[in-house]
Amino acid sequence: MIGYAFRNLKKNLTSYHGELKLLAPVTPSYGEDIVLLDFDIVNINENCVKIKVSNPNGKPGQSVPDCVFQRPIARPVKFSDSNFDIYIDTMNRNFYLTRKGEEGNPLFGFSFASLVFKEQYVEVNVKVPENANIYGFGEVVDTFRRNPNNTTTTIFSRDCPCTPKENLYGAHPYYMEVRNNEAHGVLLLNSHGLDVKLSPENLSYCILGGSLEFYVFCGPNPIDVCRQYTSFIGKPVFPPYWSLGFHQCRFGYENINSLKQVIKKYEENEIPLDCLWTDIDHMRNFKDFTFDEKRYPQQEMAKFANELHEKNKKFVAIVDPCISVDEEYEPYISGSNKDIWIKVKAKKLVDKEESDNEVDLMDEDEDDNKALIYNRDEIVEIPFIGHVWPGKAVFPDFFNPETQEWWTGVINSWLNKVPFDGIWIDMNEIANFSNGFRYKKLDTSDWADRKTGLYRYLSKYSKKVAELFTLNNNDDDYKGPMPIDGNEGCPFDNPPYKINNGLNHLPLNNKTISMGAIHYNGIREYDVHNVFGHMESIATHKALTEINKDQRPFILTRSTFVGTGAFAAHWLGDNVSTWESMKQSITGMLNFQLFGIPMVGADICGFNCPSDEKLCCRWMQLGAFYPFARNHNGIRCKSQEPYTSKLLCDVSRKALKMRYELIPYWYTLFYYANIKGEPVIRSLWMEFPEDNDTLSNETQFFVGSGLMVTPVLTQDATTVKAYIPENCELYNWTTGKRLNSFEKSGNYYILNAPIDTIPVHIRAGYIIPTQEAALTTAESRTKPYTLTIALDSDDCAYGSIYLDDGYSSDVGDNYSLIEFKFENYTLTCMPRFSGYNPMARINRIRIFGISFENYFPELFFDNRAYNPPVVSYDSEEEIALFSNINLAINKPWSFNLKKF
Ligand code: MIG
Repeated sequence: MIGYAFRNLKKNLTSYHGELKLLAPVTPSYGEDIVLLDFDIVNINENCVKIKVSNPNGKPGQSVPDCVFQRPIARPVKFSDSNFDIYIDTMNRNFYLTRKGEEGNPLFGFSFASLVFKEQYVEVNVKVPENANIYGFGEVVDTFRRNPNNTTTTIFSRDCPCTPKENLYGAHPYYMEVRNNEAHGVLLLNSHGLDVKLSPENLSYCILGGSLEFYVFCGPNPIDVCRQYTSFIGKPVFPPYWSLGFHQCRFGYENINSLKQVIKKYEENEIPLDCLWTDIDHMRNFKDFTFDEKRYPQQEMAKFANELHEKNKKFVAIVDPCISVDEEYEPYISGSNKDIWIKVKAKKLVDKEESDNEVDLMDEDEDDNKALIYNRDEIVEIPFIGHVWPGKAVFPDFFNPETQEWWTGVINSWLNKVPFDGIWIDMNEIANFSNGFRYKKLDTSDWADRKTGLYRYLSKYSKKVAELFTLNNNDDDYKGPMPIDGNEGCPFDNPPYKINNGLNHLPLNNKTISMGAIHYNGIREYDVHNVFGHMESIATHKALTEINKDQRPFILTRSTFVGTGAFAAHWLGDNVSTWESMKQSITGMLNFQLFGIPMVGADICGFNCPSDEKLCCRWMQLGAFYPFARNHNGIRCKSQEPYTSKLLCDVSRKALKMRYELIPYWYTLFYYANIKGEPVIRSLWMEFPEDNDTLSNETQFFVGSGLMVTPVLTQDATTVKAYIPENCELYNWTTGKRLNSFEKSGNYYILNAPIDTIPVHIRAGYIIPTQEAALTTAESRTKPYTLTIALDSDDCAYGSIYLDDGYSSDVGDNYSLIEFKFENYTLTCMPRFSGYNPMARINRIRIFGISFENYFPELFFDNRAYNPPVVSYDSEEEIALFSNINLAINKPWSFNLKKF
């Protein structure tokens, strides 16, 4: 018999504990098997079960360290109180979980007869239904519902343009499965690289090491799964109000005048803008926290930041984790003094004269022809040196407790120079242009790796791509102690099992630091590669909180891990200006809702390659419904700001007007994301899991539960096919017209969508608050409110609004939470808490789907006849509009529509 068998299995009130003993290896490959393992099953709470298989003698980093992921304190429940039943079959050496009382329907489980558990390879096979509806597993560009026919998803953080199916920036070994109208979630908490192989009836995890630490979340509604998952990994951070406005960025703004020009053009064209960004262009030789004296002088940048603030606009700048090796550069000096860089073991350099016999010859020094020699026996730890934008660079080790103080310090002195409002942390996979340790100047013709990444993918779109990049490559070749595990051929970069890194089974150091690099306390990069961006997000969040404890930080990170949503927002990285890439952004955005990082968006109009006008129009419309809405462009690509053509300008202005009107609704959704862990954007199946036809939809989405968006995703189309889930009644958001069955063709509705229109619908049963749009959120916050009420078949609708100052990290009692209901022809405003008094009042009410059948309503306010406000009623479309009504939003009242 092969695999493992149970030993000493004990059950107590809330858990099982036992051991697994190796009978015989399942495979002779990939190294020695670990003979004895620990096995635990714990009811973490009534909705979550933990299953852990681990090596009792594992090294640090085997399990995800506490400083990376704070496991919440369990509230173990008795087996009888759990929503799961657990079955353990010691004879057949397997276990599985079901929903309570559903014996024949295992949700999760695996056999120990096929378990492989080695130092550098762990394989486990989870049984799934034949055509499982599985979502999640990232970060990768792929179909939303995963193809169950022998597909592999590799999870290993990597700096790579958004190539379909290739492992990208973040690592989320998490999936949600929908089965029989119900959903559950499964997290593998492990920071190693892995392949996830999906085939009919089987889901294989092939992992580069560590322990098997699974958490299963029972749902059964998809939104429940999201709540349960985020209460485990950390609920999403509450973004500042302004960050829900529109953002403009590009890589390659020439100088500060280009930035000023952008602001001017936005103003002239009356396009809303809350935040301007500056990419690495502003830096002196690409060094973090510096300003190029000629193009972006520090004094002028500071002045400009203040000017932006006077205009109620924000300014965000980029920070890369690579710290230039430059003896005159303060962050390098202070970091070196604190000794906080990621390290690598090296053979010490010794003088030839001093050395005995045990030396290695490394290099000839051309000048004096003296050999550089290394003592084999004397091993030292030196900073790991890579090559990024500034040339030779080291990387802060966020595992080192000393690093925080340094990071806060360098950020603080930078913000004292120019008062940026947020930080964009890029390149934190960690990106490195040399594969592993950097010895020599890069061969720049090849630095982006022709074979695998950028070139192969982008050459489809642009032949000149290779010429678009320049980087610092002037400093000398490295001459110092000789790294042992940072080199080519380092065993950690080439473990016996090869995950499908870069779709090509590339060595793990490809475009990143060596897996042989070491962190504080000897933790190997190999074991924690996937968490760097997450650690940097935590540290940056802490830094900004320390610097200004009163204000919510705003951080945008490229690399993410399980739990990053509690600290930062995410953008989907280097996409392409193509229709295909625009469409893929919807799945990307939906995946990150599952991962608990709801504040997400793609580069609007596309990053790499030039965007064309029509594409950009459609993308501005779609982007107006991204939680994080930023137009961002690649270096030397044609300008794509919304003012660059008349058509684009008109289309963008109209789409952004819709966005700015809806920001009170978005903000309320983020409040619920923050306190309950709910997704802000929802796929059709998240709202209608009982409708099987929603399961493969990846072109439409809901904002909250109340608004459905059907973007146009193909060139020249002026109509778009929409799937409307069963029992989902909708009204056009703009016109209030009911979606009628004559618009239906087969299962789909054909919606009108001329170039200036993105179809948006409000769902029957919902009340959505809006405010008049303005050119910044600071202004739109002060504008009158409208309530839009979409009646369901019982003539009812419900909604709410959350209000506060929009920026305080702790609002205390200074907030309002107001619920609205419409029942019996009466709209009731019910403040649940009314600590925050907005200036604005409700000015308009729109009611969709209301029939007055031959009578016109008399209006009563709190049961007293009300001076009739301006009313219009369209009896054919059943749309009523009340304007100039002037009601407080945070006082209790009711508004009745009564028969004469
Ligand atoms: O090596 O800072 O994804 O948004 O504009 C490329 C320059 C580095 C990658 C980011 C992109 C950003 C760019 N960065």
